[in-house]
Amino acid sequence: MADLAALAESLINGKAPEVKEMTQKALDEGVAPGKVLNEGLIKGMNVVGEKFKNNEFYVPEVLIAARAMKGAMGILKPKLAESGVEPVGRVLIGTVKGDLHDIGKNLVAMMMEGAGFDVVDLGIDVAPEKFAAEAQEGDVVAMSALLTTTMTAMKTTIEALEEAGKKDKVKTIIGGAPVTQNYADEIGANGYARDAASAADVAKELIDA
Ligand code: B1M
Repeated sequence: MADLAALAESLINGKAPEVKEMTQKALDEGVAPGKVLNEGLIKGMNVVGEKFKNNEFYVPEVLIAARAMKGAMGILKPKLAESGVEPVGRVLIGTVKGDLHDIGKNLVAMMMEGAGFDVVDLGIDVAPEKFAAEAQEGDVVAMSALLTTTMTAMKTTIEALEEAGKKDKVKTIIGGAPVTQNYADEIGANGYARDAASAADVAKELIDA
C-alpha cells in the first residue's frame, strides 16, 4: 500500500532515488497522480519551505529536496496531464536584465513548482521586453534581482508589461536581497516576498485574490 506520508518524509530528507521509487510505486498501485502530488510531494515541499523560513533548513537542504522533487515530477508530470489535473497556475520567472545571480531565483522556482505551479523559467539577464512578450493572461510574473543597480529593471519590466497591455492581466511579484515591500509598492508590483517559501505563498494568495 502506497504510503504518501512516507513519500513526503523522504522528500523532506532529500532522498531522491527513494522519492522517485515511491512515486512510481504509488502510481503503479493506482493512486491518482493528483493525490501523489498533493499528499506526497507538495506536502513534503511545504514542510521544507516552513523549515527554511524558520532557519531549520538552509539553502543546501532546500536544493537537495527540490532536486528530489524534480526527479519525481519527471514521472508524475505526464500522468498529471493524462488525468487532466490542472496546475495551480503558471509562473513566469526570471532574473531581471543585467543581473546574473540565479541561486535565489532557482530556489523560488523550485518552491513554486513544489506548490503546484507550472513554472516557466526565462533564466538570467531577462530583458523587460522578453518578460512582456512571454507573459500570458493569468500568469504570475516573478522577478528576482540581487543588485541595487539591477532592481530598477523590475520597474522597467512592469512598464513593459503595461505597454504590452498585459499589466492588468497578470500578477507581478518581486524579490531578492536588495528588494523591499516599499520598493514593490513604489513600482506597482502586486507582491513582494523575502524568501523562496514566502514567494510561493504570496503567488498563491495573488491568484486566489
Ligand atoms: Co554577486 N553580489 N556579484 N555574485 N553575490 C552579491 C549579491 C553582493 C551582495 C556581494 C557583496 O558585495 N557583498 C553584491 C551586490 C551589492 C549590491 O548591489 N547591493 C554583489 C556584486 C556586487 C556582484 C558583482 C557586481 C561583482 C563584480 O563583478 N564586481 C557581480 C555582478 C554580476 C551580475 O549579476 N551582472 C556579481 C557576480 C556574482 C557571481 C557570478 C560570482 C555569483 C552568482 C552566481 C549565481 O547566482 N549563479 C555571485 C554570488 C554568489 C553572490 C553572493 C555571494 C550570494 C548570492 C546568493 O546566491 N545567495 C551575494 C552576497 C550574499 O548574498 N552573501 C552577492 C543565496 C541565495 C539563496 O539568496 O539570492 O538572496 P538570494 O535569494 C533569496 C532571497 O533574496 C529571495 O529568496 C531567496 C531564497 O530565500 N529571493 C526572492 C530571491 N529572488 C526572489 C524573487 C522573489 C521572491 C524572493 O519573487 C519573485
